[in-house]
Amino acid sequence: MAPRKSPEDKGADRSNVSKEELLKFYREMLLIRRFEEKAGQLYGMGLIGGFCHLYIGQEAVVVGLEAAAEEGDKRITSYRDHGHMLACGMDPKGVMAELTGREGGYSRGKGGSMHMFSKEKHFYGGHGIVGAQVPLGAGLAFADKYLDNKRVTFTYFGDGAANQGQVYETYNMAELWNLPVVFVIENNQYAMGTSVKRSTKSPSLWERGAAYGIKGEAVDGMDVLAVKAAGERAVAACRAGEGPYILEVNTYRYRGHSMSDPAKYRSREEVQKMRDERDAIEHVRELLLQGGHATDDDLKAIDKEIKAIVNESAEFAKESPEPALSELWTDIYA
Ligand SMILES: Cc1ncc(C[n+]2csc(CCOP(=O)(O)OP(=O)(O)O)c2C)c(N)n1
Ligand SMILES: [Mg+2]
Repeated sequence: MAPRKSPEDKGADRSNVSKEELLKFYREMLLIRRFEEKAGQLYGMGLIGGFCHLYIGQEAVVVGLEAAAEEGDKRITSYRDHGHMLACGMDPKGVMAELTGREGGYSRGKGGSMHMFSKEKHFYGGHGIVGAQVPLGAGLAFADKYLDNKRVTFTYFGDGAANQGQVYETYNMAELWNLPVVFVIENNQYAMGTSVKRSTKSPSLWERGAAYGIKGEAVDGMDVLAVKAAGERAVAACRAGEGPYILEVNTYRYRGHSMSDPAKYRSREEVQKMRDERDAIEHVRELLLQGGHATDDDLKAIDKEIKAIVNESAEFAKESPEPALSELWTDIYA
């Protein structure tokens, strides 16, 4: 694999990254990947219905940014949300049970893939309307600013969403009020079947923030160390009262947009090349092996551990009952 040195890389310090941190990143990214693979299988078996958007390929984004977060920080995202939930510490069992529409799920089986929340982990969803979470994220940050509690909100959205009007209305208000919000553009190069090259002529999405006075940067989203370093810069600015901050994280999704995707808009070779040359988990695996921090056997043992957690979550999901009919009349806002 080629060494990670993209022009975007503003110097993630690799010299003093500890074995513990690398192992943590490896575990967390692997958990998301194996969980998503399992979700794909359960979908194929008819155990998951409705929409299901997998995060495979993008794992370094949330794992790197969560490493820059502190207790009490908030996160909100789109429908491609399972990775965000796992990365902020939500229980894989509760997430998988929600995907299968069971009582043991985070929304008691009534929300599904796109509608899960955790007050405890400050995860505010899961939003199916493209871009809808962006003003909501600024609202969360507004509350923190009002309470002066030094908390930061990570507001994630895609390259497609970055062309929505509400994003720019939000930028304007967020900068006007110096809100402690990190706008994370997960640029996975596609919005459904539309390549970013076909949807916009401006090559850099983060630089649009300049029109509103918002600072930011682009970062290599396949390098978890670079993502963490950029996340720390963004969070520091927000905590110092200099927020908002935009991070355009360049990443790639390996699977289709959702479980039904004709996959006609890109070649198999393009996807394979990313997997072979840029995979974020493989990158950390190599850092661990080359640095003498772990052996092949150590990593196999971790793989086994993670598979066990994921299998357990799938078993839990299958065994959890469907919600009772009476649940139709609970959790209703009226
Ligand atoms: C307002 C709105 N318009 C269109 C859709 C249909 N739609 C769902 S996902 C999507 C693409 C969004 O792409 P991007 O923001 O890049 O996120 P990604 O799926 O790549 O994570 C579209 C057009 C929608 N859900 N909401
Ligand atoms: Mg996209």
